[in-house]
Amino acid sequence: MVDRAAMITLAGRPNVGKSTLINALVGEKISIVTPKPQTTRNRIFGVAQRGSTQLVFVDTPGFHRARTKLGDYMVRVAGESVADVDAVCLVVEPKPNVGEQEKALIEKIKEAKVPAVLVINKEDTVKKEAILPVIAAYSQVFNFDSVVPISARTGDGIEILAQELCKFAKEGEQLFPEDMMTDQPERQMCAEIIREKLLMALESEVPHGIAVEITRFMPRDDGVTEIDATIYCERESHKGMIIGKNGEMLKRVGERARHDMEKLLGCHVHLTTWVRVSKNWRDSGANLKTLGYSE
Ligand SMILES: Nc1nc2c(ncn2[C@@H]2O[C@H](COP(=O)(O)OP(=O)(O)OP(=O)(O)O)[C@@H](O)[C@H]2O)c(=O)[nH]1
Ligand SMILES: [Mg+2]
Repeated sequence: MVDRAAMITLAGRPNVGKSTLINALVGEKISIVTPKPQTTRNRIFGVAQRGSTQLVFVDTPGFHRARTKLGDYMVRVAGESVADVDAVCLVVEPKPNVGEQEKALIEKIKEAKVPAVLVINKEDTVKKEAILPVIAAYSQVFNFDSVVPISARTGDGIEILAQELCKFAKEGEQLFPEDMMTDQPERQMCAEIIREKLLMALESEVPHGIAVEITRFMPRDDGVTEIDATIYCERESHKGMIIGKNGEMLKRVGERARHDMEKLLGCHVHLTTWVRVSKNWRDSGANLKTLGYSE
C-alpha cells in the first residue's frame, strides 16, 4: 500500500545521464539514451516504488544555450520542471568545477525554494579521490540537502539515492496508478525508439534535425501491430544519409527499432518508415506543435 509520494525532477546539462538514471530508478527503459547531447526533448514521467513510497521522477531535456525554437522549448521545459516538485536532483559530471548551466539551474532551484540533492554521476569514470573535489566545488555555490555519487550505468549508488529521495515524500495518496511506469503513450515511446536508433546510427549534425511522427498505430486481431512512421529531417542531403546506400541505413535502423518496439509492446510489429524533408521545422511554431514540442 502506497501512503506516501514524492515528485522528483532530474535536472542537469545535456548528456550527464539523466535519462540513464530515470531508467535505472524505474527499472525499465522509458527514456531514450544516446551518447549525443540533447537527446531528451520533452518532460517524461517515470514511476517507481520503494516500500510504501511512490517516487515519481521527471526526466527533463538537458539545460543548454538554445539556438532554435525547439531548443527554447526544451530549455523552458527543463527550467519549469524545477518548480512545483518535492525535490530536485541536480545531476552533474564528476568534474571539480561548477559550469554555467549548473549555476543557472542552481538559481532556478533557489527561486523555487525546493530541496535539492547533488547527484554526481559517472563515478565509474573517475578514481574515488576525484569525488571530494567535486563536492567541495559545489558546496561553495549551494547548500545541497545531500550529495550522492552514483553510476547510473553500473547501478552503483542508485538504491542509496532512492532511499535518500524517499525522505522528501509527503503523506498522501499515490500520484500515478501503481501499475503505470510512465505517462508516455506507447505510440510516443515507439517514435522515441526510432529517434534513438537514428541518433545512434548517424554522425554529425543530422541527428539534431530529426523528428519522428507515428502516423498509424494499429494492433491487428492476429497479434501483430502495424506501425507507420514518418522521419522528418531538415535537408535533402540528410534524407540521403538517413536512407543510406540502397536503403541500408534505414533498413538497419528500422530493424533495431522494431526489435525494441516488440519488447516494449510484447507483440510482433510490422514497421513501415518514410523519410521527409521539412525545412527548418525546428524553428517553425506550427511544425513544433504537430510534433508534440509545445505546451
Ligand atoms: N560511464 C558512464 N556513462 C554514463 C553514465 N550514465 C550515463 N552515461 C552515458 O552518458 C551518455 C548520455 O546519457 P543520457 O542518459 O542520454 O544523458 P542525458 O542527461 O539524459 O542527456 P540529454 O537527454 O541529452 O540531456 C550515454 O552515452 C550514457 O550511456 C554513467 O554512470 N557512467
Ligand atoms: Mg536525456
